[in-house]
Amino acid sequence: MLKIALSKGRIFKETLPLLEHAGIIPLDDPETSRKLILDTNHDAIKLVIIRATDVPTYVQYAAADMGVAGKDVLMEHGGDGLYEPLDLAIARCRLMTAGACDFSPTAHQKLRIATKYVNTSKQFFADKGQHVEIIKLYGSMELAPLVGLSDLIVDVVDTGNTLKANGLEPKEHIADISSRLIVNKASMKMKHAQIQSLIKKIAEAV
Ligand code: PRT
Ligand code: MG
Repeated sequence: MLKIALSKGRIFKETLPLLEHAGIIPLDDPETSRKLILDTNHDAIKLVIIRATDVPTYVQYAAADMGVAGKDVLMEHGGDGLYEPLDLAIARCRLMTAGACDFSPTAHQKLRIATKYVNTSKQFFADKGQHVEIIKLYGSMELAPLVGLSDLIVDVVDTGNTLKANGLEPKEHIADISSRLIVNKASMKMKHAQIQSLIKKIAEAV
């Protein structure tokens, strides 16, 4: 049995053609089905549908042999127990700091940063020698500066339309993001031939 962890939405949609090139076709649509384990046209290959931020955890603990996760999620999770053999070049965006268009920090002000990327943000500001207070949020980060919860946010930005619609602008670039294929380290050993051939076919499609 080979289990592949995917999240609904953009990652599922953009991974589908890559899996199809490798001859794997899901028999259910996660957007309409309530099933969390989807059968495919191969009896021995299942798709496990979970939240995007949970994908590295499932793969790390071998609850899934492999998965697809954004580099933003992987940076925040850390690489324990995982290989990252392939950049799938899908779900591209940028991890940025952002804030109100008229916001400029005064020297030595301790900034408040609202984000779901706590570890990555700590590292980013520490590397710049900047003392900040990080406030953990789980979503709608754009709201935080509008209501005085934080000075800045750290979030992924694609078109920038969401920031703009809320009177915010991107400030500092932290990292370019795309989704990566990840593989459990033990699975890579135990199911080497099957996983390598799958990686090869997916790499062709990329
Ligand atoms: O949505 P949910 O809370 O269930 O989970 P999630 O947000 O972690 O998952 P999902 O499916 O939304 O995102 C999965 C992955 O897609 C992320 O981990 C990123 O690697 C990648 N990705 C690419 C994005 C975006 N583009 C993106 N635009 N993830 C989120 N967004 C958000 C962005 O933060 C903004 O709030 O979409 C909104 C619109 O973006 P703009 O800039 O185009 O307006
Ligand atoms: Mg989302």
